[in-house]
Order: sequence, then structure tokens, then C-alpha cells
Amino acid sequence: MTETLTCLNYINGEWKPARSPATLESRNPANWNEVVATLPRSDAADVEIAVNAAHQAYRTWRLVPAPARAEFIYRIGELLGQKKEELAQLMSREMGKPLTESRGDVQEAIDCAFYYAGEGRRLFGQTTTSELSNKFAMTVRMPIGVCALITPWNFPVAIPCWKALPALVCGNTIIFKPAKDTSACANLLVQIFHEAGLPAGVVNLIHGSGQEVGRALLEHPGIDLVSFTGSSETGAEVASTCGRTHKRVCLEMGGKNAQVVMEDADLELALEGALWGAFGTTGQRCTATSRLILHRDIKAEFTAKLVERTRQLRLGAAIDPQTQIGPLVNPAQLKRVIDYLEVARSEGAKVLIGGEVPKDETLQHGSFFLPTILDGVTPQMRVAREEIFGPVLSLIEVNSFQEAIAVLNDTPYGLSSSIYTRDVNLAFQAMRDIEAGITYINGPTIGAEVHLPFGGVKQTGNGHREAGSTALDIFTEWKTVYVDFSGQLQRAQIDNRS
Ligand code: UN1
Repeated sequence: MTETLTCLNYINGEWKPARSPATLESRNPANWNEVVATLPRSDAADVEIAVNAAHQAYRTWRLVPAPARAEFIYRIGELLGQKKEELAQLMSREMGKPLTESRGDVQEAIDCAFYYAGEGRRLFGQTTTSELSNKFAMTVRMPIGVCALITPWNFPVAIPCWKALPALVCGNTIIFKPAKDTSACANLLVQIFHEAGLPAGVVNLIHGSGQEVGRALLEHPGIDLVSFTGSSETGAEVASTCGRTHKRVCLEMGGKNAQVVMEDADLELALEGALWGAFGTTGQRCTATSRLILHRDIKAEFTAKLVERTRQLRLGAAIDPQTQIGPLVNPAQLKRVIDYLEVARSEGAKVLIGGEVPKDETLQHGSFFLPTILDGVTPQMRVAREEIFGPVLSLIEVNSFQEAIAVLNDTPYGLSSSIYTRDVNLAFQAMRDIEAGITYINGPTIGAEVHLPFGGVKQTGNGHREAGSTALDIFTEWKTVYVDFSGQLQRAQIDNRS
């Protein structure tokens, strides 16, 4: 499978090239010579057309009853199921993660579809009493309008779906701007939306760079809401532009997630968790474990086992069924990891294993980096504080539970967290005291399920939670409705007081 695919924009129900003939490329991260897809390098002129289409469509889509909107979402779920393997194969080729993980990514989107399709018959509001006689009060969820969804390459199908599907069932229309590294996956996903029969203009896809398309979306007055997943640096820019242009904004940004292993933990279990958390998806998850906080009583034994197991991990192209660790997504990401290794060494961290690109002949054409463990890391070092987004795990030794929690919390981020202990009292204290949006007890930092809120505290987010019923709070606004059936003017706070 080496043919080069041609991606097009999808605007108002039609596949179209961009106004400019310029193109960009997405490449296979395991073989950088293989162009997976070419994509239009769209600009503000294309965004303009898409925003108009989305606005037009919004006028009628918002009035379609939510259970009828949900029928489309069910169909999307069914089509995703039918095309799961095709999507997974393409994802592994374009983004580089092993096939089992790509299948998981698509499954997350399927789960999401059936969950939000069910919301079509809920979208619950409240009814309540009024302080006045013969008066009724209730709240209803109202769609917001045209939503721009700016998504990353690490979950090319799951993340767009967990934004798009709640947005659609709530009655919004969308403009989807995927990461350019996973443009072909985005095209196939939108093909599915098209086959599901959504009315023209409800879903629009614009390919291109963040600088051109992303920026144009943020600046466009016709965009009502921006939902963004990506780095904290870009997220800060998104937030400030949306502040200036008065858009709703939901941000899902960086993480520096830690797993704590206490001295009473099931060490085998904690070991499996650390390996999956740190090196699954080559460390390219917002939820990846990048710090391992080890109690000093088990540190030596645990570290020895961890290094041994890391040595056995098989690096390779995603398409090889033996592969456990794929490449990084692109050479820029590889360079970032290499640069962080420089930083680690200069700060005095010790490389226990990895720390370089592999020497194998077969891995020379891709962005591969060996799974890496750094020892002697202190909480002040940059490698302990900054998001690396690669297969690099920093070990930090602590003397007590209190110190473990303090070190875990000593970060500007707060997405996911984990603690391995058999002590129920410590587990409950951890649940209370860890500053993070997600805490796992005796499980790794990755593994979020679609029906629960997903997001983080501090610089990871801006107070929203994606997934679960909390995503509805992103994509709707509350309207409070009072119905006075008394037939007379009743003044609240006045007429019912003497
Ligand atoms: C992400 O990395 O942005 O819990 C999403 C997990 C996945 C989702 C990760 N279910 O790792």
C-alpha cells in the first residue's frame, strides 16, 4: 500500500480543491520517503466559503429534532464499525502507531458515536419551581452555532469524533481543521460523515496549516466556538485570539503525567502500567506517563526490571504485527526528542537505556527513537517539567507518600495521574490530593473511556471537560425559560413579599 492519496476540502457537501493550487504532504513516519497524501494548502478564502456554508446549514440543522440528528450519529457509528480496519490501516501508515492501537483509536470513535447518539433522546435540562404562583421555570440546552474543531495527529479519528459528534447532536454545524500529518485519516472520516447523509454544510473540512487555516478560523467573526487540542503554547494563542474575537473556546493542552509506585504496590502490575503508560503510542499521548515517581524502598528493584523489560520492546513500522513501539510522527518531533535528551544530559540526568535513534538498518528511513529511561531526575529539571511527547520516562525517587504527591503536583500541568498502592487509605488520600483531571488507582495514566469527562486542571485546560455528558456543556448554552400563566404581571422579589 504505497499509493499517494489526494485529499480535498469538503465544503457544503462537496469535495473541492482549495482556491490556491498549492499543496502540502503527509508522509509515512516509518518511511519518510513515502508520501501518503497530498492535501490542499487552503487559506482564508477557503475558510470564508466554509463558514458561509456552515452558517447557512445551521439555520435548519438547529431545528432538526435532536433524536433525528442522533439518527445520523448512529449511522456514523455503524459506518465507523464497517470501516474500522480500513481506517486503522490508513492511520498506522499515516501516523505510525501500531495497528492494535489504531484499531483502539477507531473503537474510541465508535464508542463515542453510540454514546452521543443516545444523547439525542436525553439532552436533559431542568424544570423547577417558581417563587410566584402560576408560573413555571425550566432550562433548555441551545446549540451555539458554527464550531471550529482544530485537532491533533495523535488520535486522528477519536479526537475529531469526540468533538464533532457531541457538537452535531447538540445542533451545531462544524468546520473541521485536522493536523496536516493525518490529513488522509481526516478525509476518510469525513467521507463517512458524508455517507451517513448529513445535510450539506453541517460538516465542513478544511485542510492546511495552523498558521493559515487555523488562524483564519480564529479570526473569523462567523465562528462562534473553537475547540482545540494541542500544545499549551498554541493553546495560549488560541485562547487570546478567541478572547479578542469573543468566541467560546475549549482547550485541551499539555500534560506532564506521573505514575507513583509506593513500596507496598504490586510491582509486576505497576511495571506493566509504566511500560504501557510511558511507551504506548511512542509517548505521544496527552495522557502519556513521562514521570515515574518511585518510593526509595522499591526503586532499585523496580528500575532494574523496568530497564530489562524496556530492552525487550520491539521497535518497528506499524504495519509489522510484531511492532510494539512505532516511530515518532515526523522529523520535527524526532528532533524535539533528541534535543530534550541533550537537555537531560546537560542537567545531569543519567540515561539508563535508549537515549538515541536506533542503529538497525531497517529503521533508518523513519523517525524512530529508542524507548528511553532517565535516572537521577530531580523535580526542577526541565525534563521533569516540560512536555516532551516522546518515549522518554524520567525516574524520580521519593521517601514518602507525602513527598510523592508533592512531586506529582509540582508541575504546571494537570491532566492524568496514577498511583500504585495496596493501601486503601493512601489511595483515597491520593484521589483527594492529586491535582489532575484524571486519577487512576492501580492503572496507568492512559486509558480514558468516552463516557467519562476528559480534561485537566492548571495549564492543561481552561475549565472544560470533553467526552461524557460534560461535553454537552461545551457545545450548548443554557437558556432559562419562565412561563407565567397567571394572566397578570407578577414581579419577582417584590409581589411575593409584603
Ligand atoms: C490524547 O492523548 O489526547 O486515555 C487522548 C487515553 C486515550 C485518549 C488520549 N483514551 O490515552
